[in-house]
Amino acid sequence: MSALTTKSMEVNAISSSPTQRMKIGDFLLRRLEEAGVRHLFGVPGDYNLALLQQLVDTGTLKWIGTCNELNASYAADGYARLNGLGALLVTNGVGALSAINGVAGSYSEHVPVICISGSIPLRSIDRGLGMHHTMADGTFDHFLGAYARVTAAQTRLTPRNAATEIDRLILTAWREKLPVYLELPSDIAYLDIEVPAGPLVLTEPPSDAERLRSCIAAIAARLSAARSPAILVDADADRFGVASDLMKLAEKMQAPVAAINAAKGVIDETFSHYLGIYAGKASEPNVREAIETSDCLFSIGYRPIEVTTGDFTASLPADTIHGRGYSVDIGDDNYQAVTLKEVVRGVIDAVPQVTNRAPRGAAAAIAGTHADGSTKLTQVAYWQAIQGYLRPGDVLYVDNGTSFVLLGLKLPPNCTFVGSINWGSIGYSVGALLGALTAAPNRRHLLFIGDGSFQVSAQELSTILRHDHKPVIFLINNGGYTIERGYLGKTEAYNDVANWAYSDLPKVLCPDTSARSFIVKTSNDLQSALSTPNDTMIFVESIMDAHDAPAVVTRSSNKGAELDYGPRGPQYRDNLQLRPVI
Ligand SMILES: Cc1ncc(C[n+]2csc(CCOP(=O)(O)OP(=O)(O)O)c2C)c(N)n1
Ligand SMILES: [Mg+2]
Repeated sequence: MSALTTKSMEVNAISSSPTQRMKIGDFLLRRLEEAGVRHLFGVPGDYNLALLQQLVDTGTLKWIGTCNELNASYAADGYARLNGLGALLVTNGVGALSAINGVAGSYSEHVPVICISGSIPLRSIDRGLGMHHTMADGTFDHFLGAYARVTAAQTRLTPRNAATEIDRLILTAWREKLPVYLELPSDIAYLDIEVPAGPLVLTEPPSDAERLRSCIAAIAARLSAARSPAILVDADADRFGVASDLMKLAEKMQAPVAAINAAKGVIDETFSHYLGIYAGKASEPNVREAIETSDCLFSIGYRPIEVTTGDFTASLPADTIHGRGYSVDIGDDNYQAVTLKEVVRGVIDAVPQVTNRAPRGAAAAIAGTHADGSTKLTQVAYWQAIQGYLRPGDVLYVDNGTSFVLLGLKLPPNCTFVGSINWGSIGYSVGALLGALTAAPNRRHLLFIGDGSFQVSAQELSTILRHDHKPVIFLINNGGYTIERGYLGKTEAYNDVANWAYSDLPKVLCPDTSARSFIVKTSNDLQSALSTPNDTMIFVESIMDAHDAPAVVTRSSNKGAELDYGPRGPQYRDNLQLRPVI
């Protein structure tokens, strides 16, 4: 392509709609706001301060400074889960690479996050000037390259491309439900360019009318003819906003719905057609039967991995209909250019109302407590008490570890579950808590985390306190990485962590705090912590034995060790692995 052709394409890109002149940084902030982003998480650095000053001067977004960029990436992810889109601002290299774990997690979990890196001035790139926060080798593409592996789109803004690239990246994140990465060279934030005058409208690409009609007809024909139709949802049912439509479809078809772990809480667990979690052989028998023997299973966004399939024991019927964000697989047919929402709505209209199929009961919730309240707190008694504490509308966070037991509790109506089941980076939940608290400050937020995971991102408690949020934090202090002891190293020191005065932390991180802290050693202690009103932050540190692990967790860790280390691995050695207490 000649230089001339390239130039004319750039000029044409925004020529047909009304334009105005605006500073690049101001335009970026304006577009974020138009896309529904009201807060920006991150850490300042010289390369991004110009944009931060524009944020202050324009009063567009609210800045939520975090202790580090990893936590900012987790916060933007948690924010996006409740808000539909989130954003963070980092500085070149050092900040961008601190955030990359969290941004990759957003990719794995299908969460739309916009990562903005204030980067090296174009002046230095043009002249090849060595700069700080680079490899000092006169090249500047390393971090764009790194992010190319973990985002759906990446770009370095220039005065020529900013007007179109900003829109392309925001729209890509929103449409694909994936993160994007955008470098804003520090010397162009204050330059005026010509930008569209109208607002950015977030719309899905319209379906191809014929493909949509045929796809709906094919699904409806299969569902209508089926004797035992069923629906299985993964996280995309939430990300693409079809959960309530799927419940309408289930209602109309009188068909059961199950979720995989990664979609915990996406379907209201009190819904009469909700069955429970499907994870192959690890599921309740009624869930397994309904899914595996269905003569028409409609799955949404199914992305099986070992921890969501009972170690690959999940077995969906061969003729399962696979619905995804923008395509559907039915037998030999693959439908492109269809949007999930239009497909599901069309199917609801096309299937007949069924009246003669009895709803199948949901799996039983965790049994009631009968432990002696004055004896040492156990995991069993702990989770029984937590089950009773959950309320409609709660936002629940789970980190990696024995806290995974939360996945087995029955959630009241309208709860939101925030977890990172596919990516599983410990510490995620503390940053995500900050983000989701920022997006939905009026809901009750409950965090369930172990001591090991907490130690990764604990500083962010200070930001949560600084903004006067009032979550309840349930921390299990069991001296280390108990879930890992079920893989290997039951008593090895590598699975120990230092003992912190966890319950003192709110005071340390925010001296004027009115947070209430509890050190819980018995069920009675736990009950008194649970009866505290939610008008301040409540920090509940529960002391439990390092070898007290729910069987569901140890069994899964033991299986994981077989998969990870193979038949010649060390896991079979005497007493090297924490095993379930039968
Ligand atoms: C970033 C990261 N590093 C390491 C791991 C491996 N890992 C998974 S769970 C876990 C231990 C969690 O321990 P804790 O939070 O104390 O939970 P417990 O099982 O003791 O309740 C570790 C180290 C991980 N998932 N993510
Ligand atoms: Mg622990």
